[in-house]
Amino acid sequence: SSPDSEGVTPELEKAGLLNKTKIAEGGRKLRKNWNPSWVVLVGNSLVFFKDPKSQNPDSWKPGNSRPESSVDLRGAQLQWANDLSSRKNVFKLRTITGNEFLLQSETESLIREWYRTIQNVIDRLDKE
Ligand code: I3P
Repeated sequence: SSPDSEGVTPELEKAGLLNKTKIAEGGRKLRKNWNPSWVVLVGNSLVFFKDPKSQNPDSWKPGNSRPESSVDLRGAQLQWANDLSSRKNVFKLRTITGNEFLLQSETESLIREWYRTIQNVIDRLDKE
């Protein structure tokens, strides 16, 4: 990490384009609405951008593109969820606050890599 005006800049772990839909908010089921999302894993958070201009490695930095939303991975749970969609290569992310998202890619290797990387962050936070 390098210092910045906010204090310390968290480490960028991963960024890329996935399909996303939120399926629950605070435990309450929502109607699916799949959309492409630029997803950035930085520090303890998964950050979602819908603006195509956000698709660069610096988009998450303070003062750059504004995220659509952001998920705290502390206490979050991941599971493969091919039973929750007609789409292939889908996993579910559930936050500690009961928000649920499905993330999907047409490319199996890519979604597996995202699953593994997010799970590593969740495991690291569990040990803290
Ligand atoms: C939903 C839409 C979603 C689909 C969902 C449908 O219909 O087709 O894409 O999810 O299936 O209900 P609508 O647009 O009328 O809301 P998947 O693409 O993930 O299969 P579901 O109800 O079985 O979740």
